[in-house]
Amino acid sequence: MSMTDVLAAADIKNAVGAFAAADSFNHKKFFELVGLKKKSVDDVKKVFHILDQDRSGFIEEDELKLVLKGFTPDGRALSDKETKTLLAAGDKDGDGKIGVDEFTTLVAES
Ligand SMILES: [Ca+2]
Repeated sequence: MSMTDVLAAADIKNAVGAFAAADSFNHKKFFELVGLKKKSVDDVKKVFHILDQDRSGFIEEDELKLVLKGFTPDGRALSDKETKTLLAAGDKDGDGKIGVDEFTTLVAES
């Protein structure tokens, strides 16, 4: 399973390119541009499992930092500030990582 099995390559390129500048990342706009908001919950879960690179069942802070690279190797790493902002938005139960239900909620409420 790769990102382009779920999302259009052109949308990924466009979405990642939109946040190329340092500290410009906005997850709400990103999920919209990349086409994830229009996807079914099952598809959003597929994306979650791709981003969970070590298959721990959670997206931890180190995986979150590389979230754009999870969509395409051309993506940049998020800054520590962007990573913390994204984690705070998605980590509803405060355990310091994002579970699959937290991820689908984060995308849905974006
Ligand atoms: Ca993980």
